[in-house]
Amino acid sequence: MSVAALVNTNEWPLSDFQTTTRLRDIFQRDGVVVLPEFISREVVMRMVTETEELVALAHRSESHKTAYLSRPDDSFPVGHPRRTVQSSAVEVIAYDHIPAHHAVRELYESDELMTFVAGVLGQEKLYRYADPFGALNLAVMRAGDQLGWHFDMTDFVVSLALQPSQAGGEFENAQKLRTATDENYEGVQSVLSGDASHCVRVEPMHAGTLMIFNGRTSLHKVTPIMGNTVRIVALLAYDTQSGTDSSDELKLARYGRLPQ
Ligand SMILES: O=C(O)CCC(=O)C(=O)O
Repeated sequence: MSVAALVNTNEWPLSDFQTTTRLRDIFQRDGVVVLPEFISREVVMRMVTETEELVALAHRSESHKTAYLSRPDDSFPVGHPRRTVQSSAVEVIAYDHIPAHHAVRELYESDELMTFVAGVLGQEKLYRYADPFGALNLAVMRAGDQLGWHFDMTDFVVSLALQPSQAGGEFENAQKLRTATDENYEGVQSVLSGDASHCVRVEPMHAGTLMIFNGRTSLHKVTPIMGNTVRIVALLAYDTQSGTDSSDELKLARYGRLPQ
């Protein structure tokens, strides 16, 4: 299926210079850009049905780590973000379990989409992740699951919301809370302790919304899922370098296995 049949190109013309420039300006200003109705309702329904067929293959992981995705460091004082544990639970369907005909995989493997994302990020060229499990993930969250506050270890992530939960499952984001040279521990600590709601924004994640996000500098979380409808989000991984893979430690934690 061509990308034009998957993406709502009337609203989001992928090769339109003005659209890309406008989105790039927002991304540079906010570290996040949200594209509602990027995928039409019909195609989203197909993506959800095809994902539900794969749910039995999902690997469930639970973690208790700091917002830096590391173990708590007792050399910091009690209450410091480097010592404060966040709990997360999610089920992930890995790339190698997603068949070639799955509409989300067709979207991910489209060069037009990759060129568009590169343009929004202001990058000359992007590459798909070399990780045979992590290049494309379908993240499934059930009642009680959540992702605690964290910074990502990559510069950007592309997510596509497929199905919101009945309640909860909100993507909360404290934009650009740190830089490469300033950890801003005080600011991070006030978000972690719930004292900084003025700098936390809920990003709208209706089914079909694409989000391009710099999670290395923005602290973010997914609030606990409520109700019986599972929350489904596709995570599309690209990098500015070719051949980028995840460590064996990350693969074991997230997928429970290593490539044969
Ligand atoms: O599920 C989401 O909306 C965000 C996922 C996320 O924050 C992550 O994988 O780091």
